[in-house]
Amino acid sequence: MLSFQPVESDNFQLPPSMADTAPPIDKAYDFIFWFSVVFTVAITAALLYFIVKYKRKPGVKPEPTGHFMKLELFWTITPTIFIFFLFHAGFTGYIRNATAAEGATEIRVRGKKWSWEFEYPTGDREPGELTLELGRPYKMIISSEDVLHSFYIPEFRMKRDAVPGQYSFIQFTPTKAGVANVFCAEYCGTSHSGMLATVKILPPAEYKEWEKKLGDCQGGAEECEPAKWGERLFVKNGCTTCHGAGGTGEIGGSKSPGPKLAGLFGRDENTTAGPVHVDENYLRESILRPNAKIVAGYATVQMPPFVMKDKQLDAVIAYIKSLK
Ligand code: HEC
Ligand SMILES: [Cu+2]
Repeated sequence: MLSFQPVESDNFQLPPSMADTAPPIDKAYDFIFWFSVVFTVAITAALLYFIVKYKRKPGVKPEPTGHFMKLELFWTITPTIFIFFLFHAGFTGYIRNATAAEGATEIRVRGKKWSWEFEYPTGDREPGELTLELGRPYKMIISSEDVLHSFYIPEFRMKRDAVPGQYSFIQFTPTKAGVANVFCAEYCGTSHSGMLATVKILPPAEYKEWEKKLGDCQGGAEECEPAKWGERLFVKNGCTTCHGAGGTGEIGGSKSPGPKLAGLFGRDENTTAGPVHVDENYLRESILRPNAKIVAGYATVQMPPFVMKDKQLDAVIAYIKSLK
């Protein structure tokens, strides 16, 4: 199995830089930071000096100062030159990062309440985990299935809104193997803070190994036992953000947006379509077409429909059955 070490950052205040998009942004950031430090110190020092020097003194009558053209030109032109520098640093980085490399691999990114899903060129979908090959250029095609989200990878210094009804794009080439993080950077409701994913950047040989099992369970026999794999899929699909960890129906001591799933299998459920006996078929329908039968009392929150391979669905169902 692959193991990952946390990646050390070489910048004292920013997370590690793990894609080619990061260095130009860090350069602009560092320039602005040190520029501000130097001027804050210089202006504060001048201020203190003048406070002491021009303090009111007995017997001295203050006189109003006149116009000093040279000084005024100096403090107008100098900052203007610096602003051009700042603009140049920001704009060249922006243009560079807005251009996709020739032949970039396209990956679809879908945001929905409250998870991220990644679709590879093969058509395989992976929830909650984006796996990339080190050194390969990528283009992400980002969209939302419900409300406004924002796809943010701090290690790549990349953030783009996921807007319902349109695509947005980011492009990059990963430059360091390891794990990076995905956050949603646009408040999108109750479990916004749980809308997370990981990015795994693998060296080419390991990537090939991973690719062979794309859409399947990655891991040893024990980890891939249906209920165990189902548990991981339950987390990665963001089911926990609505049904609570372990399907307990609780998040942080309060009632979760979706109903409790523990103990659901085998009992009768009250739905808008009348009472149903909860079996495998009801669970399957609840995941693929959640609006077919709505649990009584839950008409105001919408569970989004999920698209899964049968194998993945079987695993999730096995996990829900195991919740007591
Ligand atoms: C955005 C919140 C949300 C997410 C994410 C979500 N659900 Fe739901 N789920 C709900 C709500 C609300 C209901 C009840 C209304 C309904 O039946 O559609 C529900 C109902 C269910 C039911 C039927 C429960 C019952 O008591 O009969 C099952 C099973 C279920 N969800 C499984 C899942 C699984 C598995 C996932 C992840 C793949 C998931 N849900 C993700 C909100 C969510
Ligand atoms: Cu969001």
